[in-house]
Amino acid sequence: MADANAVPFGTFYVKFMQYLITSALPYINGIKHLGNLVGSMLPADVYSRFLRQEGESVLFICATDEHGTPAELAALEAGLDVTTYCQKQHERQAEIYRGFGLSFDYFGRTSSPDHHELTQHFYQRLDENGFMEEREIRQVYSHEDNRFLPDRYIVGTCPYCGYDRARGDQCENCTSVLDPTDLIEPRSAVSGSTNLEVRTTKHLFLKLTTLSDEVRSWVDNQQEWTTLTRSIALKWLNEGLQDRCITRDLSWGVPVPRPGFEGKVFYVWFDAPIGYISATKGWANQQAEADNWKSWWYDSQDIRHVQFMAKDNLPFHTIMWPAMILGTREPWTMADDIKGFNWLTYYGGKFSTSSKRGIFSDQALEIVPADYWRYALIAMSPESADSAFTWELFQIKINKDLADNLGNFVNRILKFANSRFKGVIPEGGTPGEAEQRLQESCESLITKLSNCLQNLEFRKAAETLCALWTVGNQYIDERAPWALFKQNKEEAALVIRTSINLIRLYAIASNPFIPFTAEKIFDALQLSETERTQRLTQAVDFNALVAGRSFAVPPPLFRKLEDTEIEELRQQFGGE
Ligand code: B3M
Ligand code: ZN
Repeated sequence: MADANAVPFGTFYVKFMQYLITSALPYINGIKHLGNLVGSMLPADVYSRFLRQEGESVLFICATDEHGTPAELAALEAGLDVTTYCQKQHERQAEIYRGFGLSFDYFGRTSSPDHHELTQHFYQRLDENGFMEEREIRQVYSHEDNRFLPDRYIVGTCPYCGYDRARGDQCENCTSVLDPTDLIEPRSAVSGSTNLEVRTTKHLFLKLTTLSDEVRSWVDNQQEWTTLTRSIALKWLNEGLQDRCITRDLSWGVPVPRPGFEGKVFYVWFDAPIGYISATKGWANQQAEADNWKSWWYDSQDIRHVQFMAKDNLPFHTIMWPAMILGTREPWTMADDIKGFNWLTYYGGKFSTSSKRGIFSDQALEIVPADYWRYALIAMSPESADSAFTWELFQIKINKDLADNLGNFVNRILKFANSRFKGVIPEGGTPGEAEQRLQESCESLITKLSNCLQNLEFRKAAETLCALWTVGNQYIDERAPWALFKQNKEEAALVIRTSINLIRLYAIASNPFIPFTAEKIFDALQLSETERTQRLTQAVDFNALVAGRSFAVPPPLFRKLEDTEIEELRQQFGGE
């Protein structure tokens, strides 16, 4: 029996999956650095674009994670109320991500009413099912601020190194982990007041100890996780899960709907993952059917849910979020695969906002266009280990791979074809052995590229794409159409026609990685909408663009980065 999601294909029924892709939700405060982009949003975008091109149904969701102490502190520092601050920062981040070509179907906000409602729903279900427990804990109260202060809202002198602005959770100077009571002369980070008192206050704990066995068996059932994802999940499980405090004494956040909890909100990591669902609701609100979000998230069939994130987010996504879902006893969609990334470092060290080290996403786009970053960052993906960004490596990726290997090929061929064959694809010649070999190489590389993307191996995918660009250069080195033109015009026509078709293949294969450039090539080749949306796996076809079709010569696709410029960038951004 055929079902509604199946379509006839010959005598078989092919079942189509729906891909639900999420990228970790960036915190609202501050502009994200490139390390942030490379470990979540960018690969999620490449994957989403690839799947859409393959004709799959894709929903790519992200949002700003707006709650928590850092958001409150940042608003305070900016001299804005937190609502205004978040509104501004959300728009700013959204604009930067558009600039990078991130093709979210929806970029939501965890401060939305839908999000509040869903978070409270999760809490209620977990409470009804016995997974919430009230406990009393001791916390610092500030009389002047009229509130309890989270650890990091208390500053004072570090007992170990004497640094006078150490925070109650950690000393930034000597990295010692601290308790607020360790600080010498503690004061409030909000008002500076020293009128502080330790008081007893009630909080809610999520009983992860009780949910532990269920989480473990869910983790054991995951077939697709990489070693990184699995090892982090198992490390947490093997160390034994602890019940976790999920409420905070803050006013900014999702209120806790429970008597005696007035003035308290949920801990940011309790509400953040629910943002994937609430943002999907935000997306559905804009559709004809506002209930559409349910088919993705609730009791849904044939959904493949893939999550992308940096490794520090893995414990929350492999343990805490699944525990929350399991504890609701409701059929929420759980991840099929969780792709975690190691760190992208800046010359081996941390990207750091405070010491102005490394590159931030807004600055990046002022240096070179988005595609330069998209390609270089994917090629440097910290997949099997941390990887170091250096300006020198960036220069190689741009100059050798993009400018020489791809850009030069496209420009040389189209320029030559334009001057010798009057701007139309030339006729003549019969494909021979060289064309046969070219065809075979392209087919095998395209298969490899598609497999890499399906398996979420991004660095290898970028290498394969670059190898595909190399194949074209080898072909014209061998066939030398410029010399051939003088001896055998027919044969030269064949090489140029084949090369123009290769350029078409390059644009299709490169599209998920460098969509702005692919668009320029599509425009130059004057492709129709359908011709632009060819499936990668069916794209090797050197007769797709026939003789007689016209094309234009685009301006050079990439510019090279000079040594002097690299030196200046190193100076500006603090290289080693
Ligand atoms: N905002 C942490 C981060 O940006 C956090 C992720 C939430 S995903 C639900 O690294
Ligand atoms: Zn210290």
